[in-house]
Amino acid sequence: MPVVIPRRRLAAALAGAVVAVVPASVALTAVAGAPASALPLPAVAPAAPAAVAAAPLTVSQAIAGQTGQSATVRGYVVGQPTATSTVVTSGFPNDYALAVADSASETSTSRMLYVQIPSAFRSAWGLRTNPSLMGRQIDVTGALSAYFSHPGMTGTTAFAFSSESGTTPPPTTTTSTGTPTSTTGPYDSTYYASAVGKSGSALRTSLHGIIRTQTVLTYDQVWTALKDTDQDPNNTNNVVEIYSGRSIAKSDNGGGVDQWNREHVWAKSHGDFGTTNGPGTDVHHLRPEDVTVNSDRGNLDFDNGGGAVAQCTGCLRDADSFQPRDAVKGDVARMIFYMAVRYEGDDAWPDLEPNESVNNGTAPYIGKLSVLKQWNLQDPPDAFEKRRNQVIYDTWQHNRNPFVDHPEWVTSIWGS
Ligand SMILES: [Ca+2]
Ligand SMILES: [Ca+2]
Repeated sequence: MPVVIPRRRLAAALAGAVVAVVPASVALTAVAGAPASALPLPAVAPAAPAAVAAAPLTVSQAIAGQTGQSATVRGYVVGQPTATSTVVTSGFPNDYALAVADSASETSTSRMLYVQIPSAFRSAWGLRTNPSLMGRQIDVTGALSAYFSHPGMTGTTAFAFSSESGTTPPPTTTTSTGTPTSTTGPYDSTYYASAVGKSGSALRTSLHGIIRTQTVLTYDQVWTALKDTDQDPNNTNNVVEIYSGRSIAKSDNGGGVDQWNREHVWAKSHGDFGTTNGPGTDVHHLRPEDVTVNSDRGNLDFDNGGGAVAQCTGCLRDADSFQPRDAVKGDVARMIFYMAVRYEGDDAWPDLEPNESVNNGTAPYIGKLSVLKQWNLQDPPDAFEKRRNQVIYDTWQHNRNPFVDHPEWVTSIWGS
């Protein structure tokens, strides 16, 4: 833990933490018998520092021990407190506070600890900026002291994913065995309320009704949107090209060699929808890509195999298909599944569908469904893909890709 605590405060923190983590019977004995400093030394003193360092408090221990002492607490991010008994799980108003709990599915505020986020940590740990933190297990260090007139932590000095301590991996939304488990997400009780609990065609129908309501961009607006949605997390002047993975200046967009342009992941000739306002301008499947690589992908269907692609490490292509690099295989699959459910032929546009073919030509189909399902499982949504979905929802189209929020819904709709 990269935190320097003055010696006197460290001693106080350790004393406070020991009382909280030892069995109740021992704590009672200490209180009844003598001040903690007078305990027989062999009982707790030699092992205490190591034990405390290795074992953060649970949230319930932190709620019970609002002593003002500094401690590290481990819990799951379950929302943002906005009032004493109000924790929001979507539409986060700012980056000022987190609610953590011992269970990722906790809904009772009485079992949550409200954690203050000082300004230096807000861009990395605030939910408005990082909604994908929902459900993640984290370790927070600070004073066990009321916040929003509720059990809390104030003056927080450290935040970390608990996986970094090597004890508990973060929760995953799918398994590599092809048997995705159902998950909960921050929009289940709001945006997806009418879909949650459904499966198969009923789920599909419900999701279509939800995501078809959107702001439709012009093809010119897509340039500006992509500079926002695909911004390089390590350089705000750049975007990341989807297939090549290269970071390139936002301003270097256009049709020239080594510039980036607007790649239609659902190739626009598959359904011949062009670039007028509609599927051809839907940024849920539009990505920055190097002009040459974009041209090499052309209108190929997706499948495994082929030869190397120039300027695109990890990509393969042959006469009838293209395979992107591993890190974006799931992204590609979920974009295709979004397009399939968003466009069902009940508006001015074709009914887009994935199928098992790699010779779809201009038909409104794209392959290869079995491979796309596998890619969805092997490459679950990461922070970049989740942020992208959020930015599209918050700023541009105001609709979401349900398969980024719930990759297991792919299996529910298209089977395993
Ligand atoms: Ca990915
Ligand atoms: Ca469709």
